Parts: sequence; C-alpha cells; structure tokens
Amino acid sequence: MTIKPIETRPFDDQRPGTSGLRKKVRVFEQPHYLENFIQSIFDVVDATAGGTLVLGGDGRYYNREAIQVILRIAAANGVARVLAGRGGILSTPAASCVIREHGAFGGIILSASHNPGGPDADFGVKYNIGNGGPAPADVTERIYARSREIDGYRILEGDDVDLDGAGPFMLGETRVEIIDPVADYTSLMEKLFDFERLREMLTGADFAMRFDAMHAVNGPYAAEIFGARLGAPAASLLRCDPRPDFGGLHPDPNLKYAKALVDELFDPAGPNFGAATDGDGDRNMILGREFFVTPSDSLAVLAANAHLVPGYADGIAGVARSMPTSGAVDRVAEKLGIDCYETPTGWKFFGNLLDAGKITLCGEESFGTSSNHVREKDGLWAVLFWLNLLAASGRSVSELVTDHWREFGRTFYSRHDYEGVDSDGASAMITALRDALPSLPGRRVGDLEIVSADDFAYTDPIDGSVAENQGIRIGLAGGGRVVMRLSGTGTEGATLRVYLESHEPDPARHARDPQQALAAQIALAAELARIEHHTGRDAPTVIT
Ligand code: G16
Repeated sequence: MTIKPIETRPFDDQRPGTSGLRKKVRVFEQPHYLENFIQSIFDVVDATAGGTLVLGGDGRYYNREAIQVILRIAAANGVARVLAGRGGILSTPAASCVIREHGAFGGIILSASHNPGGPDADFGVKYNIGNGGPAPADVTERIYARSREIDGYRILEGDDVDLDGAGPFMLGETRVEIIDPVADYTSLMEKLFDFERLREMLTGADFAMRFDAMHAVNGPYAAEIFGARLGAPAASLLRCDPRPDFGGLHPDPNLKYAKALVDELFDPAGPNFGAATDGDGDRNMILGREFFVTPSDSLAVLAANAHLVPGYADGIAGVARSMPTSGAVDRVAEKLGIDCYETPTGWKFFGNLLDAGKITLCGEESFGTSSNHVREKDGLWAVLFWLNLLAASGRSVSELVTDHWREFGRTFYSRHDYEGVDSDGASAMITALRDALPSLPGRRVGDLEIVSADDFAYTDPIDGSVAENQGIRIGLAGGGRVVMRLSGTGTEGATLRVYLESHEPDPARHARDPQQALAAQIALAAELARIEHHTGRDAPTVIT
C-alpha cells in the first residue's frame, strides 16, 4: 500500500460552528472537501506519537463512505491505532466514553446531530480531544486557519476496511480495531445507576415507559441497556432501528419532532414515563404522563436529587449551565451551597470546569444534560438518571417536578426559533440590538422593567480564554430574562433563537400555560428586536 500525496485547493467555508463542521451532504461530497478538512485536523493535532484515535458516527447517510476516507488519511498521517465502532457506529457520548477509557489522543465523530440525514440533508465532522470532549475554540480555529491555506493531503491507497468484520485490520502501519460501540458505554452506565432497582421497576406491572430512538444511533444502545440488561418490554422501545435518513424524519427530540411520543404520553391513560434522544444520542427529552419537563427544569431536578443516584450519592461539586438555559439550577446550587457557572452555548465550554473538578453536572436548554462521567452531553444517561430518580423516590415525573417548583419556585421558560431566515436580516437585527444595549436599562416595555442588558462575554475561569458576543441578554425586574442569539448549528440561512424566562414563587400560579405566563416577555422581544421587520416572520417556526 502506498501513500499518495494529492494536490488540493482550500475551501473557504470550513470554520466549525457550535459543534463541529456541519454542511449539506452535497457539500461534503465535493472532491477533496472532506479530505481537506480531515488533513487540516491532522496538521494541527500531532497524530504521529503512537497514539490511538477513536472513529465513529451516528450512522447517517455518508457515514460509512466518510469513515473509509478518514481511515486512509489517518493511516497516511502516521496514526498508530484507530478504534472504529462496528458498522461505523458510535453515539457522541459513547465516543467520548471510549476516548477516555482507552486513553486515546482524540476522536473524530461524524454527525450533524439533530439535523436531518440523507443525500439532500446534513452531515458533519467533529474533532474531540483527549479528555473526550469537543475541541476548544483555539483548536477549532487553528483547524480552520489550516483549512484556508491547505494545498495538499496524504492518503493511503488500498481496499476499504470491513467495518462489519471482526478485525483487527492493518492499513499500512495503522492497526484498525473494530469495537463493539455499545460495550464500554454500557459498563459505565452500570457503574453510575442502580440497574437492579431499575430492572425491578421496568419489569413491574405498574410501570410503563416509552423510549423513542427516532431511527437514530441510540437504537442499539437502548436495545442493549433497556431491553437486554433491564428487561423493558419490546413494545416500550420505539424506532430503535437506525436508518441513514432517520426514516425521513427530523431526529430532534422536542415537542414538534417527537410528536407521536408526546401524543402517547399526553393521553391520561398513557405510560408513566417517556423519553427520546436525537441523531447522535446526546440530546434528550423527558416526559411524564401528561407532563413535559423543560431541559432547564430537568437539570435543576437532577441536581437537587442527585444524592438518590449511586454514582452521585456523595454529592455534587458544582453545576454549570449555558447562558440561555434558565436560572432554575442556580437556585438549587444556592441551596446546596455549591458553585454555579454560566457558560456560552456549546458543550465545549464545560470541558475545563469538568476537568478541574469544579462541576459534576451541567446542562443546556437545547435538550442537553450530562455529568463528569464523559465530556459530552448524554441522552441515555439523562433517561437512566430520571428512571433512577423515579425508582428511588417512588414519585412520578410530574410529582418530582411540581414538588421542585414548590420548593424553589417555578421558572417559566420557552424558546422560540425562527428557522431558515435571511442571514443578512438576522445579523442586522442582532447588530441593532447590540447598538441599543446602553439605552435599555431603566426602560419599561408593557409591565416589564429592564434592569440590565449586555452581549454575553465569558472568561474561562481555568485557562482565562475569552469568548465574546455570545448572545444578547436582557435582565428584567423580578428575575425574568429575554435572551436572543443566532444558532451556530444550522446549515441553511440563519436561525434566530429567542429564550424567554420568568420566575414565579407562588405555587398557586405554577399551573399556568408557559406561553401565557411569558406573554409579556414575548411582546418585549418582538418590540425591542423588531423581529418581523428584520426577518419577515410574524411567528416562530418551533416553540419549545
Ligand atoms: C450543539 C451543541 C450544544 C448547543 C446546541 C445548540 O448541540 O453541542 O452545546 O447548545 O448545539 O446550538 P445552537 O443554538 O448554536 O444551534 P448538538 O446536539 O447540535 O451537537
């Protein structure tokens, strides 16, 4: 087998977003496009020191083809050993787990997360570092800078590796081991949760759950953990066969895209517990009977009750949430006397805090929750955590959450997304808001009084790195907030996200509909940002 140097020219659009490089499949299929980006990674990360690389993806369209290309480039760049998930499969949290368990120098994860899959849909490449977490901005910026000047890549000529075979295979000097994508992850879950108690609950006559894998990567993980280990009936596992196009659906576990599951749970005679995870298995949605748990509340409830779960019985060191995530967990941290950090959107910002032992749990409003067991958000972990809480407390999902509200007050929360709007209009809107920031404090809109307004900036307490322009934050008297930012994960136009929040201490007012409870905040956002003027939209596309 020979290593072939190939001449190439740079593409100018390979800057990773909130979570890796996400583009249409057609973009990745252009000659040299994927190769350039992968070579740029190897030019920045020293892969020649005899280390191990982890490789896998969420099984979406183009996953297998991309893996073959990456294996050949890895071999030509002197990677000693690659651990590849069988069939090219590794969920994002499982990849993080495997990187950590096997002391790999890093991993390449192929996924566009919750974005749809298929020849006309999305693909993505993400590089994770040796702690198992997404590469921090200084690394992704160096990869981007390299991609702007690259003039060649190295690739090994040879046959495809049999990703479904037993292995190991040699690709030139590189040893490719095919690993069971589920094994390491399952062992880790067994260490954290009370599997005996969970088995009792899931096989019991008075408990019914539904887990929806959305035809995405978590299907085999759910089959092993819920089915084989915990004895959940087959009927409780929905859409657990992964498909390259996710069955033509949008693998995003929210009220809109997991509607069938939501409808089943909102039947008064429905199951006790429902959950769904996304394309690459890191996001989660939690439902009780006739009850939706917002991701922000989920994080707060997990933090307040973590002592009930074996892996966290000794207490938690601290918590962190992304800036747009509601302040519900802040109140828990205050009561527990632990630190609470507010970070920019993006899981990578939790990495240093987790590595330094400053936090144990962290989460985001975008349906992400996790802990120090890996360095990614982890959908199945969150589902197991909730099941463990139900088993240990004997309470239902709605009881746990409403009890929580009674103790801490309810933080009403909603996110309004305006998807696929004109990029120039969206940027103009944010610029206008930014310019208006100094004039906002003291202003009243309807019954609301603005007490603070800024463009969120974050200084990492561990390495001092600074991230600026992370979203417009408008603080309201009484503890409410309106946050506005543009998504960093879309592949078409721009997506405006408006995050709305208010705090209600009075239990008599906790049962209100969140959209009604937040009506004043919704009106304030529309007026201050002139959303319709800039985007041409008079209503959001998705409300969660
Ligand atoms: C990614 C990041 C998350 C972030 C989310 C939303 O999630 O890992 O940290 O909260 O995107 O980002 P945005 O609001 O910029 O679209 P995932 O599940 O897409 O990898």
